[in-house]
Amino acid sequence: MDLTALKDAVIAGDVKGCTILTEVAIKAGHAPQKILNEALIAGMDVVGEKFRCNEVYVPEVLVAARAMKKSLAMLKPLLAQTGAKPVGLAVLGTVRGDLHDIGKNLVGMMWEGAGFEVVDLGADVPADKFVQAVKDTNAQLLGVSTLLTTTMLGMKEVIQALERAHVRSRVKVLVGGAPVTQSFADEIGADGYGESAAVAVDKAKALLGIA
Ligand code: B1M
Repeated sequence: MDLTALKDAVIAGDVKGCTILTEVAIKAGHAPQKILNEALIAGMDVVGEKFRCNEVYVPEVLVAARAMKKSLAMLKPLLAQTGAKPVGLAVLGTVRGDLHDIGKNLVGMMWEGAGFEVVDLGADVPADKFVQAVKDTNAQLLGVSTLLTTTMLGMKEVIQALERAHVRSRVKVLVGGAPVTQSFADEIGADGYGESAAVAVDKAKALLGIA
């Protein structure tokens, strides 16, 4: 069995297909890391590219990510047994005062699809909680999202809190969300800005030096 059908099921957001084909792939003896790389991540790469080119939109990405997550959940125990390492560890959240989490969730799913382990702190996250999570997990990447102009400065507070806790230099900070721009990211001292979830994957990899 080759893994193309599973990759296609991810792209199509076919949860049932993903469940069956992941089981078939495991039973056929494919290494879990291979299934992850050649079907799940490869499938999400295609979805990310289509999203970037406006060939698919948010609903299709969410559906594909949900299907990918179903397969990922089946692979996770096997990946743990083989000692396969994620490409990086990311902490992610929406700033304090902001309850919008759809775009942030999309970023998290796309990061997982690209092989990152993601610790999602949810929405309305105070700066100190971001700092604590970075310390606790030793994350290399911190993603901060906001949708409200009134909470944008909360991103600067997160960066200042990282500096106060002397952990700023050990984590790359990527910011995003509808009102955020590259110049705002530069102004608050973030390492990067992702204008969309697909771009957030490329930027995260570039910041961590992952090919
Ligand atoms: Co609210 N809301 N909302 N809302 N809401 C907006 C954002 C708004 C633009 C609507 C409007 O007025 N036209 C406006 C903000 C105006 C402003 O600040 N300039 C607004 C407002 C005012 C409010 C309230 C204040 C309304 C009120 O109560 N008076 C209130 C605030 C509550 C709070 O947060 N404290 C509020 C509440 C809500 C709901 C709870 C009802 C709901 C959120 C549900 C949820 O998220 N669970 C909601 C929604 C759904 C929206 C709109 C309609 C849609 C947002 C969304 O999910 N978009 C929005 C209007 C709009 O955008 N059309 C609006 C889809 C999502 C995929 O896009 O989040 O932009 P987005 O994410 C993109 C990119 O931005 C990027 O990638 C994603 C995909 O490519 N991205 C990142 C996002 N985070 C990233 C992080 C990265 C990188 C990229 O790196 C870490």
